[in-house]
Amino acid sequence: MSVLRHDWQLPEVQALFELPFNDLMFTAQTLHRENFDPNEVQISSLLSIKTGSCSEDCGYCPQSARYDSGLTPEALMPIEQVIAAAKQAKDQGASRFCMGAAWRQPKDRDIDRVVAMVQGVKALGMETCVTLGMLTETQTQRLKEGGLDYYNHNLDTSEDYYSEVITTRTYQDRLDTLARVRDAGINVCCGGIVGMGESAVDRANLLLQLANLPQHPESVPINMLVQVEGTPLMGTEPLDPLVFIRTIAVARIMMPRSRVRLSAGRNEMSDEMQALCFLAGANSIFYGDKLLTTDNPMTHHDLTLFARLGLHSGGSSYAQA
Ligand code: SAM
Ligand code: DTB
Ligand code: SF4
Repeated sequence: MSVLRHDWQLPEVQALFELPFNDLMFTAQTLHRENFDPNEVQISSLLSIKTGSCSEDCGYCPQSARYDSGLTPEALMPIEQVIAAAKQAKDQGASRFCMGAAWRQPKDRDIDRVVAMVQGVKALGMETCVTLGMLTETQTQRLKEGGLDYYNHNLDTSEDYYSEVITTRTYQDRLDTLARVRDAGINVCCGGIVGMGESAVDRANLLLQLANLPQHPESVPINMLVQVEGTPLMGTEPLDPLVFIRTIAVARIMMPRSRVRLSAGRNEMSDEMQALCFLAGANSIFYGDKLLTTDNPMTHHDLTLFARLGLHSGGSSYAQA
């Protein structure tokens, strides 16, 4: 069983990224097999429970009120509608339901409604995840007591590149929320976005930050930027697909027992590229025709891809040390 490290140094991470592709894939796949069923992929479905009109300026995000992405804002969704969407996701094969809200941070009264959603989704027998922005300690505690399984809060990129993308909250704000979630005993879902014009060092530093957290996040979503018209990052030079696959492989090596999720951007990826991501150690996806506001592959396409690759769904997180 591989040892979990939390003391990664930048040159080591860079050296992993620079390995010959076959060596990198072999190392990642070997660790993957030591820790997981290599043909099993965990399936999460997303729902935007509150859409658009967000006060933040995240340069990638169509939900910021500052950019004209043509999105129609929607208030917090009625609970029954959320439960109906979760039921549909479960019937389609999802094991986890992730609810996202376009907030900088929730108001205390929002938390009661989110807790009711969490309880309704759990009653269907699904794992629950929410992503609501920054949390206070009391809010985190209430989510824990409400039975929440996972909280998603991404670091997004390296600390150095962060201010190029977001100015309305700091990297430290994110680390503080992550620490509150961890301390409350909620599983952590934390990753980032690549393809935002960051450098190779930024990608290495993002993974280093994630792996050097006191405990590895149970879920690590690796998103490829979905370029949306009207957002500042629209028109960014696309990332070399092989570099994306390398990023997945290095994440697998550094966090060998975490679920590495091949997240946003699959709609723009070929089946062959996704197959290489699974070989590199990705073992979770977002499933369903929509991410939060943008398109995801159609479910029948994913089911066909799973059949072609001999993949099956299932699984949860490993206990972390
Ligand atoms: N508002 C909350 C927050 O920012 O923490 C929760 C929702 S926010 C949409 C969740 C995450 O989605 C972001 O942290 C970012 O990593 C990801 N995301 C948003 N827009 C994206 C895009 N265009 N491409 C890839 N990932 C994106
Ligand atoms: C994550 O890392 N990616 C998801 C989820 N966590 C919340 C969101 C992706 C959003 C892509 C753009 C959109 O659909 O709005
Ligand atoms: Fe708002 Fe979250 Fe989008 Fe940033 S990523 S603009 S905080 S919804």
